[in-house]
Amino acid sequence: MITLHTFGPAFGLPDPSPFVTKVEVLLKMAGLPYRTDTTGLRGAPKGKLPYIDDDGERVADSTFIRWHLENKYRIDFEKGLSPEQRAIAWAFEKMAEDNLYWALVDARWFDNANFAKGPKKFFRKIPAPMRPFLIAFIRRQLTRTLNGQGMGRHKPAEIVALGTRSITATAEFLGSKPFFIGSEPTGVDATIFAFVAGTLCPRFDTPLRTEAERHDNLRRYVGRMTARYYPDLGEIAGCKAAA
Ligand SMILES: N[C@@H](CCC(=O)N[C@@H](CS)C(=O)NCC(=O)O)C(=O)O
Repeated sequence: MITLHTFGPAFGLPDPSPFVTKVEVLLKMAGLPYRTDTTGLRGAPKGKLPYIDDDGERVADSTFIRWHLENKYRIDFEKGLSPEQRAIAWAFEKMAEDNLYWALVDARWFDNANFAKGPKKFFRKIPAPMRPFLIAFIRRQLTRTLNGQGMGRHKPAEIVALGTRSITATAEFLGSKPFFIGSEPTGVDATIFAFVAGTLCPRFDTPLRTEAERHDNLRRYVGRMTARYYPDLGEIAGCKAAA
């Protein structure tokens, strides 16, 4: 049995981490049985979630988890796609994961109102006297990470401009298709769904969310993916499950 190490549902999302949601959707797409465990961050092989434990084999990072599932269980998440479509899928995935993601992190962690409504809640189990110090420490670390990655060196409006461009590109490429590449979901949909839902999340007031909300096709897409993979939730990020 596969164990998926997660943060656990939060903010009306299956998980606050789009990378965790991506892997959960891939497991659902593959039809593989799995359980989730929310206690794994401390022992994470790469210090991040998600990772899986597959019968004693630990695999960290959503992309390597996907490749593991493909190799071990002979799953082709891109069945029927041409090499050109596979290349486009990879490029959009990495745009979301390596660019849009950091704009979302900035919006959730460094806008004080969003922080108070969101990530601050991760610290609620920390004893009250220690809490402000730990929060300040983690935010300082994240500032360094954002600077190292590069996004954190931009002005707030520049970060928004970059994130907005990614949202617009995603909406424009999706167009009127039911799923990202065509009429049926493929691996890239796990990623695009996770990031679009995270952007649309009503808990956070961000210009990125405003941009995503301008695109009705993105909202309908999240509703379609919710209907397929999270029917029990009824809605995700304010998008009702609908085929
Ligand atoms: N490249 C990784 C990224 C995973 C990632 O960034 N996870 C974040 C949450 S979204 C995390 O676990 N952060 C915890 C930490 O850095 O302490 C993947 O694809 O799985």
